[in-house]
Amino acid sequence: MKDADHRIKHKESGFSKTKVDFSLEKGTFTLGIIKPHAVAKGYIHEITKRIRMSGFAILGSKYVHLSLGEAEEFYAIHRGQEFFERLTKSMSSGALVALIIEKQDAVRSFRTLIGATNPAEAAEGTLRKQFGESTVLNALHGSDSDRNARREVNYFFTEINAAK
Ligand code: RTP
Ligand code: MG
Repeated sequence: MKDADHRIKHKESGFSKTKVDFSLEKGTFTLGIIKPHAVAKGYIHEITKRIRMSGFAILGSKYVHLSLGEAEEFYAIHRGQEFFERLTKSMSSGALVALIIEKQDAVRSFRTLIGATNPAEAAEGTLRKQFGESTVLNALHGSDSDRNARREVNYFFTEINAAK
């Protein structure tokens, strides 16, 4: 593949990928993460309930504690940003929950549900408004494109019979 950034290689993989036995169709899914600080606060149930009540299906979930190296790999696109160290340290500070989330127009719909990056600027009713503490500790991640949704799902899960 020419665009190497599309793929993530596990340089120091400390976890095995979870197998899912369905094929994901472009445009219908995204990758969400409940960040470690929100997991530590005990928000998993409340957040997943809000996601489902908002019309999304949760097709897969994985509880994993990333190493610092894995967090750096997952967020490689932000390497060089002033917040990179704070972000990767917080993402490797404890277990997170990775979610395969399904809905039509999943990427855009889920980003609307989670709200603006800075919880202080997020709209009322969004998950970051309710559960976020700061821009880095903003409770959730959501893929920003269909291409990155595929890449990020593949980071945590292996699709059996995946659509090519
Ligand atoms: P995400 O990727 O986590 O869904 O968030 P996003 O698209 O809204 O924001 P992005 O620009 O992709 O940034 C990724 C994560 O880095 C942290 N961040 N901190 N100025 C800052 O302190 C800053 N900017 C970004 C946030 O935790 C954000 O979710
Ligand atoms: Mg982003």
